[in-house]
Amino acid sequence: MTTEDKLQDYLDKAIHAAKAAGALIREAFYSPKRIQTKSAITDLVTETDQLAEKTIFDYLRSQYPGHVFVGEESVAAASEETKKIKLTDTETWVVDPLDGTTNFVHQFPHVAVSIGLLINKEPTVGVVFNPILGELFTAIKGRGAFLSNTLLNTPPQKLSTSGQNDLSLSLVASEYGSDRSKTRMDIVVNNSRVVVENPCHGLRSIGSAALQMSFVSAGRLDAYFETGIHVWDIAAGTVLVREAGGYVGDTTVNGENQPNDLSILARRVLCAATQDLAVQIVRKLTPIDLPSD
Ligand code: LIP
Repeated sequence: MTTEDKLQDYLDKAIHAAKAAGALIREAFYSPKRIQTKSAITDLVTETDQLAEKTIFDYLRSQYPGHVFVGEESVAAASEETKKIKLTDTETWVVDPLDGTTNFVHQFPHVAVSIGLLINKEPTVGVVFNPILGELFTAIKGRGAFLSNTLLNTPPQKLSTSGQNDLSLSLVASEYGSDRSKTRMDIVVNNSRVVVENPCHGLRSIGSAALQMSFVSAGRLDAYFETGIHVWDIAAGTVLVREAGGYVGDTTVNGENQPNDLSILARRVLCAATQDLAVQIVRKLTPIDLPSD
């Protein structure tokens, strides 16, 4: 198989897995749920998250037994010693089976299956699927980002970001995250405040990192930033935003007052329609220190 064919095969199988998990999410969406908490009472998990992850991993493992698999729910179930992620150059599938669990619990329809593939540690294939709205975002590195709708049967449409480079004209998204300690909340709330005060057109919290990145790739949002997310929240979205011509980096600045490069395990992300817009945002943000994934 040529490299091109191989990448297409990875994407096709990721779409297959996302649709299988999406069917479970759709089926359970309007039903009562058994809800458990993880790191905090604001960090939720349901049996659908776990079943969706098992469905995705069982399928992808059967197709690619030599690959590595990292999933939100498997990491949550691991012991403290084995929780830390050590990336290698082997093909690594990074999966959030149900991004937006809180939305799922509240029947707020912004939920997604997020499947990213890292090759040589580089986000290379991305699939984000909202099974409630039928929106399927896909991308392969170097080959563009696309959106189709599985419920409306629309063919893949090539995506590009809004191209916005002026914060005062931007619609931005950010989130509070599940750690509500006062020290962290003071910084998180202030980081939102300085962006709104700039001003910008508006600030949104949609509740799914993967969808917010997908929305930046589709030009619906101009930027999104968050501290406290995990690698499974952003692996697929990173490919989407970059392939739609956008910028993905860190929420901290380097010596030249530019955003640092994305460090995928660092639990920080800032993506924007353009690098200029990311620069305007990052210069306003106060960094938050967190242990990496
Ligand atoms: C959630 C994110 C959300 C973020 C939360 C959490 P989950 O993922 O996508 O945007 O604010 O901290 O990580 O837990 O619903 O898969």
